[in-house]
Amino acid sequence: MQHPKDRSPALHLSRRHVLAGGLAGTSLLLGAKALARAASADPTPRAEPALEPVQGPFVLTPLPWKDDALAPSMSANTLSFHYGKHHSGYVDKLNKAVAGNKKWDGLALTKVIELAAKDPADAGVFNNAAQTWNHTFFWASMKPGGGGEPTGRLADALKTSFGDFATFKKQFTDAASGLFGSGWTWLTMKEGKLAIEKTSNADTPIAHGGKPLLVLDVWEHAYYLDYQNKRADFIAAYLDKLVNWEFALANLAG
Ligand code: MN3
Repeated sequence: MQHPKDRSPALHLSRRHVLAGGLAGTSLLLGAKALARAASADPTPRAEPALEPVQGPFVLTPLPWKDDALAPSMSANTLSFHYGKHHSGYVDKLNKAVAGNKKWDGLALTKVIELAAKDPADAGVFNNAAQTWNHTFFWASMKPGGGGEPTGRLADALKTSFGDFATFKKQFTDAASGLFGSGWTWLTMKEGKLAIEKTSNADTPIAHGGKPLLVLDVWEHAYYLDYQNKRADFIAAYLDKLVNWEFALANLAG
């Protein structure tokens, strides 16, 4: 929805990083707000074609790593459906839902989410806008060789908020395991402390003034091809092998 002249410095930065050889550092530097801007701007150049290009004012943000880079914790087969069909489908449906309605004209994706959350009549726009944003945030929450314990400021914040890393890990695992049906498990900053939050279906902390640092998608489509009904194994792989703590730290600082 943005015009080229409206591009923020952060987006220029992201383009330089793309040209410099990859998107891995992009989300790290951009943080949540800038990611949302990037998701609503023109298509970003990428090394490989998008799995399922989407035309329209909102674009499918490229994955920050190659589609086989998280295997075997998350396979290219899973990503071909999860990113190439599900995420892509949300972007496509969002573009159809906002087409021709001046209410959404020129709004960044995060603003569409905030506005649509206020009116039940806009549930279709909300669901697809929030799912578009949530998935972009989810991909950035993971990296090849990620997981394990963070160090530095984030380690200190986890200790202050949860007592120790093992307690954080248990509480996050319990929250993700116990989420009934489809939804998301988040690490957020809430009232000066780190917190674990759950949202159902498309709901997202940013619709309610929240400040997410990381997210795990616990919809069945996120893990069924790789783990079938064993959601606990998927949660363990996310925490032990995939979590991108640098992204969380960038969001904490942002
Ligand atoms: Mn999903």
